[in-house]
Order: sequence, then C-alpha cells, then structure tokens
Amino acid sequence: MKRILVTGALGQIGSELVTKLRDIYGSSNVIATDIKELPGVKEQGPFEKLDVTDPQRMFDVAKEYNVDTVMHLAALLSATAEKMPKVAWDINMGGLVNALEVARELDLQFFTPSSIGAFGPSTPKDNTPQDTLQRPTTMYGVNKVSGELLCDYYYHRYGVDTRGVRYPGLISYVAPPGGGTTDYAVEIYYEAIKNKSYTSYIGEGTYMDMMYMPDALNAIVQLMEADADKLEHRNAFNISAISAAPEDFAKAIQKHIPEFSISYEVDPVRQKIADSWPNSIDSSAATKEWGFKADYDIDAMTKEMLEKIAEKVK
Ligand code: NAD
Ligand code: AKB
Repeated sequence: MKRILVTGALGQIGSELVTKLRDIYGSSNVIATDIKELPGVKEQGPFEKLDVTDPQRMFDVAKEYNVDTVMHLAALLSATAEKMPKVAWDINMGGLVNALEVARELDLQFFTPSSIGAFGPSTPKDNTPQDTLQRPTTMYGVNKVSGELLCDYYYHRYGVDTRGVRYPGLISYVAPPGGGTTDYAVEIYYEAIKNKSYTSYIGEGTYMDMMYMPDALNAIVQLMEADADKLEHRNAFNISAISAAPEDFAKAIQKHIPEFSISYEVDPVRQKIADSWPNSIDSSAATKEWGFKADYDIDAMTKEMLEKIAEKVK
C-alpha cells in the first residue's frame, strides 16, 4: 500500500489525481498539499498548506505523515512563466530540487511531470522521438528540460526511484487550467456550452498534442506501479493521445452543437510558444516500457466534456 504526498494538489491535475489516488490507496494515504487552501478541502482527506520553495516544511510534512512517495505537481505553467520568468525559475526549479532532496533523504518514490514544452523550435515537429534535440525557447521549457535532467541525476547519483512523463495539453472539466498555452482547448468547451462560439487565441492550423484527464491520470498510476527493471527511460516519457488544431476541436464540437462557430484573435505570446512545440509526439517508448495506452480520442473526449460541462453550468 502506498502513502503519497502530492504537491500543487489543488491545480488542474492535482484536483483529480488526489481523488483517484484516494479511491485506489485509501483517503488517509494521500496527503494533499498546496500553497493555497480551498473551502472544504480538509473534509475530503489529509491536507496541509505547503509552499514548495520551503524545503524544511516539505521535509517535515513528508516525515510527519510517513509517506513513501512524492508526486510533485506544483509549478507555474508556460504562459504564466513567460510573464514572470525569474519567479518561474524559483518555483519550478527550487520546488523540484527541494522535492527531490526530500525523496533522497527519506528514500521515497518520486513522480513529476515534464511537458511537450520541453521541446523547442529545432526539435523535429512531427512524431517527435522520445530521445531528440531539446533546445526550448521559453522559461517553462528551460525548467522542464532541466527538471528532466535533474530527475535522471537523482536516480543515477543517489538511486532515487524517479519517474515521469512529458504531458501534452491536458483537457478536463473539474478544475480550470492554470495558465498554459494549451488552455484554449479547455475554454473552447465551456464557451461552446455557454455561447455556442469561441474566439481562439491560438491560430488556425496550429497543431499541438492533447490528452483527456482520465488518460493522464491512468498514466501516472501505471508508470508508478510499473516494474522498475523494464524502465529504460524512467523520466520524461513522451505520452500523447490527440494531435489537434483549434479547427479540429470546432469540428468535433459541431457534431453535437451544429451552430457552434470559431473565430480567431491570435495572442502573439502564446502563439509563439505553441509554434515552438511539436505538432505530434511519439509515445512508443512509454507503450513499450510500461504499457501506456490512451482510451480517449478527440470525439470520445468531446462528447464527455460537453455533457459534463453542460451539467456543471446548469
Ligand atoms: P496548475 O497551475 O493547475 O496547478 C498548480 C498548483 O500548484 C496550483 O494549485 C498552485 O496553487 C500550486 N502552486 C503554485 N506555486 C506553488 C508553491 N510555491 N508551492 C506549492 N504549490 C504551489 O498546474 P497543473 O496543470 O495541475 O500542472 C501540474 C504539473 O503538471 C506542472 O508541473 C505542469 O508543468 C505539469 N503539466 C501540466 C500540463 C497541463 O496541461 N495541465 C501539461 C504538461 C505538464
Ligand atoms: C501549458 O500549456 O503550459 C501546459 C503544458 C502543455 O505543459 N498545458
């Protein structure tokens, strides 16, 4: 039985990951932490306020709850990081090294997500290989590549059982996305339900990888349970389910809401980030080494997103 500390647990991923982990491992075995606190969060299971830039507090919480695993999610995402690069460095890199140190000191299993943001303009854009050129041009990307290397370092140097994936843009309806470039792919569904139209800040024809949250959560559980001997890469596994541009989401939505329309008002900052990321990535190493498989394509995801959001905004 695992006992897991989750940082950044009130964000887009953490809000659903904590629920899933509690279903699998029991409520008292999943300690949710975040720099902020939301009403009612303590009634759902153990919760502690924790700023990941405070190494002593992280160590104390991990020790107090006697955890054997850290899932480190706290970070600033690409668009926010581009607005405040130095703060992003401090949180993304400072938080990560603190979490890795706690894992080293207490001998914990460790998970943290990298991103398609770890690739850059010189990376091959189509079917981007697992092992390839990584020269990102955003602060977020610099943080993610450094983080991938740091996780590898802690495994090779100290034997910490570090594991991780490179997530594409994640699409979900429980908690809002936290300041990324791919957030449009969530907003479009809310606007489809509320206004039957959406103005996209990402331009037509801009392809990026995407994934529905249930597939993203299954991937974490599967990777963390995987046989260590089979993991050749460990950290930063490419995983993807969907390669799509804004018009592909519009077409999928129109199958349910025929009058839905899309228009474009491109934001140059987020467009530049999107242009520097792959069109589609190759997930075959994850499939081979630990059986990664996505269940949702764009149509299955769209049907469910529209149903769930319609219920939510009723
Ligand atoms: P999010 O922005 O929704 O949530 C991040 C959480 O971290 C927030 O609840 C925030 O309050 C918390 N936080 C911020 N600063 C903190 C600090 N100093 N100490 C403690 N908590 C702090 O992000 P998310 O989408 O849930 O992403 C989680 C991780 O997954 C990040 O590493 C992100 O880079 C990665 N990722 C996310 C996506 C995606 O599409 N959501 C894609 C690729 C990678
Ligand atoms: C972002 O757009 O910053 C995230 C990501 C793909 O890492 N959704």
